[in-house]
Amino acid sequence: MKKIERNIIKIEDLLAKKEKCNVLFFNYDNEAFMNTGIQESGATPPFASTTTGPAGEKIPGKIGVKQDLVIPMAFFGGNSIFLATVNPAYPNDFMGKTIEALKTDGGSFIQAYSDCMRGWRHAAGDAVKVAKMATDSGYWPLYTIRVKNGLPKFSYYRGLDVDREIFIEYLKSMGKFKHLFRPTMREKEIDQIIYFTELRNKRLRNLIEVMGAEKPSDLYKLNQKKLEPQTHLQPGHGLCPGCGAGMVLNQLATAATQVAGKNIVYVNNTSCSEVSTSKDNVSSWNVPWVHHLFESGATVAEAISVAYKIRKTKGLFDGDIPYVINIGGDGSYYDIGFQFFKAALIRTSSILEMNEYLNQK
Ligand SMILES: Cc1ncc(C[n+]2csc(CCOP(=O)(O)OP(=O)(O)O)c2C)c(N)n1
Ligand SMILES: [Mg+2]
Repeated sequence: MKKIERNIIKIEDLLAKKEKCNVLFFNYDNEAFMNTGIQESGATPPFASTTTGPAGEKIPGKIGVKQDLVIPMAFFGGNSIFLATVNPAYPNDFMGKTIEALKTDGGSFIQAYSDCMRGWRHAAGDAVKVAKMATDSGYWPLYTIRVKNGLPKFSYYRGLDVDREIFIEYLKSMGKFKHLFRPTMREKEIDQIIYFTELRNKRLRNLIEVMGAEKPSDLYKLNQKKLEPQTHLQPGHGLCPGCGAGMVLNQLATAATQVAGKNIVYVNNTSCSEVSTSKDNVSSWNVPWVHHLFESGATVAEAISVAYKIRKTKGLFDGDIPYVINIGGDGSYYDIGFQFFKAALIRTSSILEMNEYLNQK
């Protein structure tokens, strides 16, 4: 690869931008249907043990790859989209990307690594260590795709190289992969997980080579001490201790607070993040928050954004159009709600320019 010149992105510059996304679709990926008892999803990695694909003597957990949800979204015909992966173990990159996503015209989609101590079986105190290893091993690369005028440009922050040593340590750190190491070491399966990861990263590298941004290595300059504390989510939710979704929601809300203040609506698909922030009919949210189904959350988020714009064009609303974020787990984004999320992302990235009620800024 040619020598890389870093693309330095300053948060002040992002916050000064006039662009505004219609909906940020936000998937926190804990790699199974956790809320209902750790069932396998399209996001579950190969050979992970779940309650519907438990590791036994013959079948060592999930037989199938971890599907790719982010890259294909660049090729469904959307016009203006911001796409990225994030990991709460890298908060500057996480919050920088979230701010840029909200400050991009069209649709945005972010996929967050979200560890689950309960379903993955590791100590609650290891959450950050596990999350950091995910990216450092090459398992969870951090990259970005900016689609402008229909043309995707790829870039990355880190995690493109597979480090075999960290990778094996990563697998060993979780009970869901315990059967790969005990009673005997299953080298074939371990090699296969690494092989599929390398294959995926090679594809990503190729896309960066062929369709890379002018400066394909991004670095967000963000001073965490200068950020406003988040005002969206109250402390005291019902998530497990050390839950990755807790870190994810906190960083998401912190980034969103910088951009939107309190002018925001969240739509939360059925999931751990939803039940744990709406226990006993008391919501943990200080801003408008809607619970909707797997199949409808993305469409409802889009409808809220579109309805505000139509009302504004017709002179029925004279306030600032709110930001809208749709939060969902991997069960809803990869599987049960996939077609609705995909359609809503592509519509929010293209339809507004085509609709006379919506294309007036
Ligand atoms: C159509 C439909 N099928 C099944 C369910 C039951 N259900 C509720 S939450 C959930 C699991 C959600 O998994 P995911 O989206 O990954 O979120 P997580 O709980 O892991 O945070 C399921 C299967 C449902 N609500 N709707
Ligand atoms: Mg899940």
